Formats: sequence, structure tokens, C-alpha cells
Amino acid sequence: MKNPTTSKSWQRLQGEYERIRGQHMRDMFAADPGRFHRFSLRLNDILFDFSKNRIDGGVFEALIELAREAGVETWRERMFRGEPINHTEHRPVLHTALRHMGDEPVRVDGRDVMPEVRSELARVRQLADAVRCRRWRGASGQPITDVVNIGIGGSHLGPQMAVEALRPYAIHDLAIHFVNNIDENHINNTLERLSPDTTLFIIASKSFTTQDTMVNADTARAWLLNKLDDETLLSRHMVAVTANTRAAIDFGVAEENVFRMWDWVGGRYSMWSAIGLATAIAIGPDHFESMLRGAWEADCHFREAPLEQNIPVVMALLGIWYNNFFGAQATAILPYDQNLHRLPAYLQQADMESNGKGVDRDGHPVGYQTGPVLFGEIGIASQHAFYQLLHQGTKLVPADMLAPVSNYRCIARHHRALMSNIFAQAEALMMGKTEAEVRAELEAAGLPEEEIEFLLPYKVFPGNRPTNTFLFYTLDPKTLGTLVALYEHKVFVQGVIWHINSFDQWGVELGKVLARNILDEVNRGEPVDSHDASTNGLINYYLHLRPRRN
Ligand code: G6Q
Repeated sequence: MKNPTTSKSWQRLQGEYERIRGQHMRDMFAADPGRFHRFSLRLNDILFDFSKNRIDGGVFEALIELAREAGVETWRERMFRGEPINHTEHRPVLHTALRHMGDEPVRVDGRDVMPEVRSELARVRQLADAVRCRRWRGASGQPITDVVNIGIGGSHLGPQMAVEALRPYAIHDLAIHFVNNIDENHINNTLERLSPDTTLFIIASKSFTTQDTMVNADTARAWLLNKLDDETLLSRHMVAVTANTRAAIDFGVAEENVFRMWDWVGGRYSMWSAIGLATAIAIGPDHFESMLRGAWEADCHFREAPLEQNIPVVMALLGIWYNNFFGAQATAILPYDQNLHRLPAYLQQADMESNGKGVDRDGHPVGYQTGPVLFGEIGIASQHAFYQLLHQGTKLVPADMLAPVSNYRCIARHHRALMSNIFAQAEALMMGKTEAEVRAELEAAGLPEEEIEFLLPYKVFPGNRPTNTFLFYTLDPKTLGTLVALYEHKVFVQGVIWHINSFDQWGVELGKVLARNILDEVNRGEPVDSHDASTNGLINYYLHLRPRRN
């Protein structure tokens, strides 16, 4: 299927939309006591409740038909088998190989890549153990107390999210820091608290050419050499993860300290590779492997479960339902777990960089909506911030809520209150509050009739706002791995249905080139006239005002 909007199932869905758009979920729940059981799925201890969506059996059937008609099953196999489905870069898409725990080979151009994947993982294990057990010593013989991951985008967001999410599994005398911003404040603020004697840098860059990372890596190297005097001692304080080994060695990273990644792993899908070194050091290699195992279990589920019971497929279809039929422009990720506070940022890249595409697989502009704006924050904090718009705004924003049934330390007073909030919010978004309910409440509060009439319209909540809820026993490494992989596959399924390539990122590449060109002009320091008037004006104002040393 090419243009999905011309398919039979799309036409059918259009009809389903007309039929259901006026219906309220409140009534659907009232009419169908089995709705929760019908529209919820389980994977291990993860419960995926999607019953609070504007669907019924007819819609669900038509959505599944869409996935089938779009060839999701065939594309899924093509991905797992290593076909070059990233067609604009002529590459396979094999992040699934990084967590493959089966005995079968995974082939790229006929060659099984599993031996090298596993040998690199073994090297990650060795380094993580050595740092954690204090066998790895700095140049002055002291153990490492601080690890700084220098990387950006896909070489930053995954490890940072995972390290934060799995804090309870980390050892406490080893701090992990992340520097991604080329703004010197980021690296300076980080280094001012650290000592070169006890710091290990991970330079994480698939290309080893990204300006932000290379400028920060230069600063880190200078900071180390200022203390070490001897370049050979850098090997005690700097390792690299890259697909460009030569560039890392030329930069000064000892060859034995270079960890490999492969061009068949996209940056935003690379947290399972040696890019996850910071995660492995933080939580230990056993927990790191549990995370991989969790992702692998999600892969098996995605590959084997029938479409109707396939969590990422259903997640994807619901997203398409709102995006393409209800005209929703955004979607929200709302974790009710403080340690998941970087998950929305991580998923923002995974989703928006993958499916923020306006040209289809045949090079034609798409005539329909593709990836939504994905945003989010910790649910509890957001209730005091942007939930207002979710409840009463003019936009439909479908949301995913996620929470652990048990917290790591599980202080009942905190956790029960937390859980009450997630249940209450999802319920309120779905049910809303009718005029009659508001009136009864205000009357019970003893308000005068005139005030009741005045307040009524403001206090009515339309409801009918969709949410998915993920509940899982606890946020352990395996569960995190499963959850993240489910989202990865959701993005994949949507890309298949929208007939776009979810695995290239020409917009990111554009940014890299543009900034490089302007940097040359800024370095020359002469007034410029090579751009549009606004850009010329901004650059020239900056050149005029900047202090000499900048
Ligand atoms: C991810 C993107 C992008 C990339 C960064 C860093 O899929 O391609 O976010 O990860 O631009 O690139 P390097 O790892 O090559 O430095």
C-alpha cells in the first residue's frame, strides 16, 4: 500500500469516524461492561489499558484492517531480517540485533553480525565492571568517581533517560554526568565540580564529526591535559563510542578504548549498543543486560503476536486514528514516576525525528498528516501546568500515562497518593463533568443561584479525551527495556502505514551543515550579506556587539 488514504480500510475508517465522532466514551463504558477487558493487553507484568479511547469494536476492526492492508507484517519481517528498509541511506535497520538473545543469526549482506555485537557487549561489560569495581584507575592511580558522557541527540538522550530511570540500581559513589550542549556553560558547570584525576569521559558520537560533541570533547581533552601533561595518559580518562574508529583514534583516543557501533543502527535507536556505556557503568552490566532482555521480549511480542493483540501495533493505530481522522496535532507522554522524567524528551526524538517526514517512500510529498508533535513531562507536575488545556482546551491531545504499581522504596503515603492522581486524571479526562453534575456540586456547596448560573459554563468539563495507561509492577531495567522497545515499534508501524522512511533524518543533517557554514563567517568576523536580510541583520548585530574574546 502506498498512499494509505486511498486504501479500502482508510475509506472504511472515514465512515467509522463519522459514526463515532459524536459519541461519548462515558456512554460507551456505560453500555459495555466488558470494555476494559476487551481493550486492554498484557505483556509480562505490563498492562496496557487502551479502553479510554474513542473506539468500539467496529473501529478497532477497521484499524487492524488498515495495518494489514499497509503490509505491517511484511515490513516487520523485512526489518528483522536486515533488509535495507532505510532506503535513502541504503541501510538495514537492526537495533533489534543489539538485544537479540536468540540463537539464530542476524545477517547484514549475508554476514552474521551477532558475533561482533556480542563481543562489543562483552567489552562494555568489562569496562563497566572495571570502573565500578575500582580496578580502572586514573593516571594518578585513583579510582574513577565521575563519568562524563559527551554526546548529543541519539548519543545522549537514550543513556541519559536510562540512567535517570534506573537510579535505584546505580551505585552511589559513582556519578554519571551528561554534556550535550555546545554552550560552554554546560561543560564548564559540569567540570567545575570534578577532578581530572578521577574523571572518565565517554565521547559518544556515531559519526565522530558532530560539531557540538567535538567542541566539547576538545575542551575535555584540554582540561585533562592541563593536569596530565602527557598525552599517553589520556587513555586512562577517555574512551569513545563510534562507527568512525579512525576519527576517534586521530582525536587521541587509545585504540583499545574505542567501542564500535554500526551504520545499521540509527542514533536514536542506539541506547542498546555501546552508546549505552554510561548506563552500563551506572547500573552494572547485569542490569544493562536485563534492559536488553526486556527490549528483546518486546521484539518477540511485536514479531509474533497477532495484530489485534500486538501492543505496539495497537499503540500505532490509535495514534493514527487521532492524527489522521480526528485531526489531533499533538500527543502527550505523561509518566507518573519521577525517575522517568527524561522519557518524554527521549520519545520526542524517537517519534518526531523518525516520523516528522513530509515525503513518502517514493519521493512524493505526502498528502496527509504524518507524525504528531510529541511533548510531555512528569504527570504530577503537569497537572499543575498544562493539564488545563488537556481538560478544557480547544485541542484534542491524546495522552499516554505510565506508572509503576510499586515504587522502589515504596513509601505508601507517597505512592498511594501518586497512583490516585493517575487514576483520577485519566478518569476525569474521559468522563468530564456534565452541567447537571456541576450544578449539583455548586448547590451542595450552598452557592446562590445567580452565582451557580454564572459559574456553570466554566466548570463543565467536556471529557471524551483519550488516554492510554501503562501500569507495570516496578520500573526495573527489564521493564524499561520493554517499554522503550514498544514505543520504538509503535513508531515503526506508523511509518509503515504513512509510507515514509522512519529511519533517516535529513533535517538533522541540514542543521549540522548550516551551522558549519555560518561558523566560518562568524570566525572571519567581517559583516555579512550572503543571507536574507533578517539573518544578515542578526549576524551583523552579533558581530558588532560581541566582546573581542568571543
Ligand atoms: C539520531 C540522529 C541524531 C544524532 C546526533 C548525534 O538518530 O541522527 O540525533 O544521534 O546528531 O550524531 P553523532 O552520534 O554522529 O554525533
